[in-house]
Amino acid sequence: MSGEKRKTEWIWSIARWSIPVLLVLICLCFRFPRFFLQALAVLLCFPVSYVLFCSKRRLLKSRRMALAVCVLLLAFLCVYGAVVYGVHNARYQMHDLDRNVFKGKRILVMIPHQDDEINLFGGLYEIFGKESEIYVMFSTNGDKKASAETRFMEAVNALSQMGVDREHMIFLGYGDSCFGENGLHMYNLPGDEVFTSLPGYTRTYGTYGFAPYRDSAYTRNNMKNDIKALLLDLRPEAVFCLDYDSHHDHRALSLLFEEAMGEILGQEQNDYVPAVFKGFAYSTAYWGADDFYADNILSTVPWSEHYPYPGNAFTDHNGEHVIYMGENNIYRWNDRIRFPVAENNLSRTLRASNLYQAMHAHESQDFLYQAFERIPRIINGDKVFWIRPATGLLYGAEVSVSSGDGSVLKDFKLIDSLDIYDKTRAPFENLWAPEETDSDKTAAFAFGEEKAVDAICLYDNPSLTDNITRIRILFSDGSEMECGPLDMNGSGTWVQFDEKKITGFTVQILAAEGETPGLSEVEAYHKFDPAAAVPEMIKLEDANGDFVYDYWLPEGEATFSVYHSREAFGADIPREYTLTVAGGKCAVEKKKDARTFRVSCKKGQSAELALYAEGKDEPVDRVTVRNPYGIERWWVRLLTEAEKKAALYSPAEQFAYFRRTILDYWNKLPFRR
Ligand SMILES: [Ca+2]
Ligand SMILES: [Ca+2]
Repeated sequence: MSGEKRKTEWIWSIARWSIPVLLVLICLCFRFPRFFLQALAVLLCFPVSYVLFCSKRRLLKSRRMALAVCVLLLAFLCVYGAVVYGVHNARYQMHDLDRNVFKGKRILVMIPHQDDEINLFGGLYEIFGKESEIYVMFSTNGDKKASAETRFMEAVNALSQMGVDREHMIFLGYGDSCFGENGLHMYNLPGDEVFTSLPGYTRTYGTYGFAPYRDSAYTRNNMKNDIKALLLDLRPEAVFCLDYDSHHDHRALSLLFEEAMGEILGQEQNDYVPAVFKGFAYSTAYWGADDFYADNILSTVPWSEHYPYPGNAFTDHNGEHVIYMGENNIYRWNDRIRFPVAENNLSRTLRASNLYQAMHAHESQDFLYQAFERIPRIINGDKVFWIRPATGLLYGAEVSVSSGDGSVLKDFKLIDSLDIYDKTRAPFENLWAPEETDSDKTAAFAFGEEKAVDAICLYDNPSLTDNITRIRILFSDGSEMECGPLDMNGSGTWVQFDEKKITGFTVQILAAEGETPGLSEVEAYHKFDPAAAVPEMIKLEDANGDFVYDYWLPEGEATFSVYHSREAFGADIPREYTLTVAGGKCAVEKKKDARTFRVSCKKGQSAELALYAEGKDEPVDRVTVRNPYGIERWWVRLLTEAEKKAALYSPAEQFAYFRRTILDYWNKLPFRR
């Protein structure tokens, strides 16, 4: 071969290799979904390069080579198809079970943005929606980055995916992230000051076939009144609302809901008292632990366990180590109510979960990123909420205080902030803190008539450094009692006593620590059964406290025990449980305490377990346990690794992403403006 020829060959060979390499670089620049397109491009380029850059003689010679590449390509596509199919079909094996504790009732889910419906309640629509009417209310139109029309369409698609009727979606129509000229969030503006949203609106508006719930000017008071009107209009038996979360719009909704609720409860002759559940969109969902890919689905963990956040635990007056929520400390982790999640949420791969598909609907929120990066954090074996009792007797009572603002003591609010955008400032407003010079330090409550009372709940200043250590209660019948210290985090200290017929009572701070000791709320009750407010949920959990669904026994055996949602509230619960086993070479051994079981299965065997509670005919829980062969475990782990590392989007998703990326670039071109 002459030098000239060798040189030509060398150039052709560079040309052959450079095209696939160049394509890979382009793919990377365009942030293509990983794996599929890149691999396909590289493989396709080899035969194409050969055809383009080979001499006729060489092409004939390399026919065998081209054939081999084609076979390889076909094999690759087959393997890819098998893996995508497998990833799509890795659902948990579940059993039909009646978990509808809100049967025949109306539920209202209250959230600020389109996609928070997934954060707060994803996994529960599918369970409760079967027998309950679920309404979803969005307080804002989400019109900060994308148009309201896009956000509405996405929310409708996501909620439809989870089984919520379009007729049950309510849009209040307020702006996303609205601030006044002084930099304060609309929540902190004067009640009747009209604010303008980012796209320039000053009145509530609807789109995508929806009218706003009411036609109102954008003011803080109108938003509160719309929420109040909606509650009284729908009168849902259960309300699930966000709490004081990390985002200003979340905080505004939480506080305005509580204000509206307080006003409703304070109305004369009020007969609407819902069960109120508060939850978080960030620390237990959006910022949840990234622990989806476990052999068995894990339950929600407190933020402090996976997120380096300073101080979301404290030691209380009894020396107990208390974990609280990162966003505010009034909710103790151990006081949470856990709900099991729906069957179609659970799978060993992300792609097979209904929640992934729902998150997918939120295309404007960088959907592939959201769906792939966030859903593994959001999907857990349970959804957690805290109960906020609303059955107190004081909402309509008269309050008089020796000094300070007594009106906040019966407004249903436990915390507040003068600047909800400020993340550093603790939300410790809404406080009755008597002046230091006040020698009385009393708050007197008068019912206006004689009422029977047998419990009082006192909410301390949520600040962990300002604490009431001794408090006296003087009743109108002349009796009195002393108690303290109060729960320092402001979560409510219950004081129970024999029933008294009284027209009122006075609380007096006797001893305290810190600069502004005080109370955020006082409640009085008659025959309040905390357990009656808690829906009954019984579920098998493993030794780590994770709910059990379709369970791989780690070494062929595991220990299960019974979770009962009312237990933390001291309720009278069934103490005797039985666990039966059906099918497979599996066995159940009951431990001494009557609610712990050792379950074991031989290699390759699986069985169905049914949990029976004393006094109930139907099983309260049914789960599958299995001890898979090594090859089965290997295959599922291969699928999860493939999904985790390579994302493995389907060709249709890749095409949608590609289309959107190109359109984004196209729309940004200078001549398009
Ligand atoms: Ca209050
Ligand atoms: Ca305190």
